[in-house]
Amino acid sequence: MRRLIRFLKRLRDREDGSPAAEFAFVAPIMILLVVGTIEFGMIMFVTILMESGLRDAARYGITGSEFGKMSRMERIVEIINDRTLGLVDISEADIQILVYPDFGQIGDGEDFVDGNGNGTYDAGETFTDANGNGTWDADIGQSGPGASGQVVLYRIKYAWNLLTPLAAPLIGENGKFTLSASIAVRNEPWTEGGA
Ligand SMILES: [Ca+2]
Ligand SMILES: [Ca+2]
Repeated sequence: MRRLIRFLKRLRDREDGSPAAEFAFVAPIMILLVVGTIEFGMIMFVTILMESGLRDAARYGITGSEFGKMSRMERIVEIINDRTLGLVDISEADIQILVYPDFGQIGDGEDFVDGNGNGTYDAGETFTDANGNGTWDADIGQSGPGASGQVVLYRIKYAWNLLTPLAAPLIGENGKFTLSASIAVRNEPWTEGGA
């Protein structure tokens, strides 16, 4: 950035050369700066929308209340959809609502005995099948909005379509930039079937 400013100053201070030629030289840089600003502005804006969507969804989720005929999960997704103002295609977004025994165990895998000492789980090593699904899981989070008093992680990932092909080679992958947000909360205590 500093180099760019120095370069622009040098152009300004030059006395030879026609203004039109100089403009032709500087214009692409200016366009790239403006486009970059807009792209980053949108990335930040949508990320903030996703964060506030998760916050509102979690605020609903912790109460344990039902919403009409919808399941709690459906209502949670609907809140995220509403709060992102149509900028996030919910059917394409990776939304995960996961229940953990405690905040400290968020993202933890199932316990295992590292037989060959390589620090990771390998097929055949002994493990504690905490969720009883017969296989070792790298993440013990169980999908769902959780019961009374449980810790729940709300997580969303979304491959945002960059607005122009100009910024894509710099920050994107196939014209997309992955946005993500997450929040962890503990459900309020409630009486099942009551509230
Ligand atoms: Ca191992
Ligand atoms: Ca398992």
